[in-house]
Amino acid sequence: MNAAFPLVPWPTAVEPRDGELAFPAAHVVSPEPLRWTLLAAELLTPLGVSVTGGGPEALAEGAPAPDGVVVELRLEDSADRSAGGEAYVLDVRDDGITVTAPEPAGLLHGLRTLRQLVTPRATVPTVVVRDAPRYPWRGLTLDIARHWFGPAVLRRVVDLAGSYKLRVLHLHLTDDQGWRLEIPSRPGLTERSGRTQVGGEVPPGERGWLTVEEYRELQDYAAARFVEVVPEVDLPGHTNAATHAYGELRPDGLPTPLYGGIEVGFSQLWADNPATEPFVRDVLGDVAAMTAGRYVHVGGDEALTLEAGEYARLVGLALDAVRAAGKTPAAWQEAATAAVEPGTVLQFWDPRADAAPLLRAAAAGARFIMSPASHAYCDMKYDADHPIGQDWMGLVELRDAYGWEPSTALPGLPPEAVEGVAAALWTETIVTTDHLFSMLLPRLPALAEVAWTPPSGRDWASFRARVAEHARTWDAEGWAYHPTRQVAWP
Ligand code: TNX
Repeated sequence: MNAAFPLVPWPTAVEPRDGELAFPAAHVVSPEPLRWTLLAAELLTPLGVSVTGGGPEALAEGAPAPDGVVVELRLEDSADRSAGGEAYVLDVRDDGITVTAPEPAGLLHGLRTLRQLVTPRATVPTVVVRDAPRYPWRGLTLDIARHWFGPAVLRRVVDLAGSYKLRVLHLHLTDDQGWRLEIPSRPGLTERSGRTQVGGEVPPGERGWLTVEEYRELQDYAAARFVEVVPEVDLPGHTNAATHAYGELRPDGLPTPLYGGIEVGFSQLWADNPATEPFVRDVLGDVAAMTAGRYVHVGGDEALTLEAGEYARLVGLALDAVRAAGKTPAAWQEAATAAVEPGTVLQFWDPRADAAPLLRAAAAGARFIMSPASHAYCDMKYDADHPIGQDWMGLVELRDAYGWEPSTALPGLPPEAVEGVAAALWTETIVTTDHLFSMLLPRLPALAEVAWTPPSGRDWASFRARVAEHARTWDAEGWAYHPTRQVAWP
């Protein structure tokens, strides 16, 4: 690693050309000038690079030289189509910059890499970067149920995740403390459980949940940045917000009281209650209908009051409801004990649990997202003195977030069963936007590199030097970060 290339995640190949290009201004040439000029401006203007753009006519013989370095974005059929079209080549020469990719997602990855090369002196080193990701599912799981974070914060989270080339924002939308997405068939969910959160109510002036319209807008915003939103409705445990809103879900028909604490595992649905199946099918059907992406996550974690058979029936119902609504189901690892069909996505989080059901599910064709709490949980404290966060899985310093291997994190799992890696941020103790960002930074970049770069390209000494350079961008974006002592910040 050369200090001139503070790239995270580290690319497949970096071929320096030993020059430097002044880069105070960029002129983006692309087939869709409006779209790409805006995206490039979003990435580059916080770093002081001014951006204009236009169509390919700027490159024609005799055309007036544009103001600024030409950044040409080129979709090329001949380019590397492996890695789901996410591959790209970034070529920085003395006389201009080219990004080539088979699909638009690769073009944006190339622009994100370019942004990481901009120095404080508004120059970029000349270089060729060739790159493609290891895993397709590179995600962030974010809990907005324990504490509510609204559309404006969620857009900034999309920006952050996108800047490290993540493709999935998985939103944990429901839990004991609150319900965060309007459900047309069950309006009481948000009417009665939408404003509550850990410790009481969402701040005055905040609604506390996403309307159907806001959810659509958020997905559109994310999709424009090639991030897919995966909604999670957690059941059959973590359901107190539902049983508070609809008492009919309980055997006694009485709504449960609101819950503002941070215990887990006490709430449930009942398989034999006649209200349960229509509720599960209506809610998951509505969520599937509102969701543009391919997946709906049904939770399934920590249903500690349910005996195994009833648990498996309820999770089986949820998985079936998602498939019936035309989506691919995802669930937490506990769901492996229910009937899992090929392609079902299981999210591994608890390394202490019995691996046998997970290995059986893998043999039955389940795909795995690796989020081991000991490495990927960004709600764990960085160190014992950290003022926020939990420590039930121990401490997760930056080096812990970086130093693990997804293909061996669950012993016995065939490496081909791994679909990707997700960081997770649970928000029991996360109240402010600065809390949220400082738990993700700098750990999210570490996890993004674990998801993108194969082991041969990963190196702790190199990573800690590269990530240090990113603090300038985080400051420019207003993203709070934790200045861990494991990094020599500039
Ligand atoms: C376990 S991880 C949970 C969450 C908590 C988290 C706190 C998982 C699938 N369930 O409900 O928020 O621990 O760290």
